[in-house]
Amino acid sequence: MPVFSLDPVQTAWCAELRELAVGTLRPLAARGEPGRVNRPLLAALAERGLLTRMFTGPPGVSPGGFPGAEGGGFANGGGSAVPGEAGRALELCLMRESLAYGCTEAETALALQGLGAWPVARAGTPAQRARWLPEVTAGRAVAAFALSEPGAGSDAAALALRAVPDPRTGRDGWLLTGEKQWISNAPEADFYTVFARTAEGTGSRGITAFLVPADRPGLSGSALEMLSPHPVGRLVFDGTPVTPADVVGEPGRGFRVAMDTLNLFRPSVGAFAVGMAQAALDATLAHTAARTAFGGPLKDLQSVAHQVAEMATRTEAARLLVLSAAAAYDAGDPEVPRRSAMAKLFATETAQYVVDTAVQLHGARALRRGHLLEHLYREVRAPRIYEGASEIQRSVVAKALYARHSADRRQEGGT
Ligand code: COS
Repeated sequence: MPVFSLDPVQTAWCAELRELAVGTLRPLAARGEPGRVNRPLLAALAERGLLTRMFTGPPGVSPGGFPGAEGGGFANGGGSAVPGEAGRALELCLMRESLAYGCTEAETALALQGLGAWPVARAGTPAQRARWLPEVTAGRAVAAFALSEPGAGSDAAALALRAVPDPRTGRDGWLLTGEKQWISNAPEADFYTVFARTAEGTGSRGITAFLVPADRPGLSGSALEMLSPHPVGRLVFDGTPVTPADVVGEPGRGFRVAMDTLNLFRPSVGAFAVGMAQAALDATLAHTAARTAFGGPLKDLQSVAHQVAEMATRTEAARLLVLSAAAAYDAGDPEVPRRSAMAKLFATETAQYVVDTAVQLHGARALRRGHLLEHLYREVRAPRIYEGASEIQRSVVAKALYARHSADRRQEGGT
C-alpha cells in the first residue's frame, strides 16, 4: 500500500467542502428540527452533486463503472459497484471528514443516504436502482439501513425479523414480521434496506436483504428520542408483503450485503470522527492562544501545550489510518474487513478523547448550550457504538489477525 498523501485537487476540494459546510450548510442545519429529516439540507447536498458523487466516485475516473457514472447511468442499472474501483472509499472519507468539520448534521444526512442506498447501488436489480437511486441522489427520497433489532445489535447474525412464504403467492413472495430498532432516518425514510431471516437455524447464512418502500402495508414506525440531531426510530413489520423483485442481492446472502456495506462505511465513520476531532483541535488552538491565565496565554503552560500536541498527533494518526483503509478498499485489498475495523475503532476512540480534552481545556464555556464543543461532545459519542461498537471492531481485527497467523503457519508447514 502506498504511503498516503492527498493531491492538490483533493486538498482544494476538501477546503471547498469545509467552506460550504460552514457557510451554507450550517445555517440550513440550524433551521432544521432536531430528530427530523432535514429535507432542505438534503436538497442542498444534492444541488452540489455531493449525493451523486458518493455513488459515482471522483469525476472522470469511473467511466461506466458505477451507477450514474458517465456511460453507466441509473436507468440501465450501470455497472456494479465493487471494491477496487475509482477511489470511491477515499472520496467518501474526504467528503465526510470535510463536511463534519463544518456541519455534522450535513455530514450525517449525506452518510445515511449512502448507508441506506449503497446495498441497492451495489447489489440491487436494475429496476431497483433505476427507481430509487436518482431520487436518493436528488435528495428527494430518504434511505435507511435496517439491520439492528431489539435482540440483535452487535450480534447481527442473530436477527429474528422473519420472512415467511406468503400463503397468497406461494413461493413467489414473503411476509415480513418482526421489529427493527435504532434505525437512523426511521420512521421518516422513503425506503428501507431490511435484513430478514428467510431460513431458520442457519445463522448468518439464512438472511436475505429486501428493499421495502415505506408505504408497504403492515409497516409502521415510531421515533425514538436519542442523543442525536437526526431521526432514529423503531420499525414494526406486521405481515408486510415482499416479492422476489424486492430482494437485494441473492436470497440467503443478505448478511454479505450488510457486511460489504459496513466494510465501505466503517472507515468513513472514522472520517466523520476525524472531522470532529480536527474541529475540536482548531477551536482549542484558538482558545489556548488567546486566553490568558496565571499571567500569560494558556499555550505557554507546558501542561496545556503538551495536551494540544497529543490531540494533534492522535488526530493525524487517525486520519492516516482512515485514508489508508479507504485506499485499501479502493485497491480491492483482501484485508479490507480488518483495515476498516481498525480505522473506525481508532478514529472514533481518538475523536472522543480529543473532544473531551478540548472541553477540559476550554473550561465551563465549552459546556454552554450552543457552543461548538457542547455540540461535538454530544455528536462524538454515538459513532463508538453504531456500525459496530468498538468492542466488535476489536473482535474483527483479532479474528483476522489469528486467521492470517494460522494461514501463515499452514503455509510454512506445507513448504
Ligand atoms: N466482510 C465480509 N464478510 C464478512 C465480514 C466482513 N466484514 N464479516 C463477516 N463476514 C462473513 C464471514 O466471512 C462469514 O461468511 P461465510 O458464511 O461465507 O463463511 C459470515 O459473514 C459470518 O461471519 P462470522 O462467523 O464471523 O459472523 P459472526 O456472527 O461471528 O460475527 C460480526 C459477525 C460480529 C462481525 C457481525 O455480526 C458484526 O459486524 N456485528 C456488528 C453489526 C453492526 O455493525 N451493526 C450496526 C448496524 S448499522 S448502525
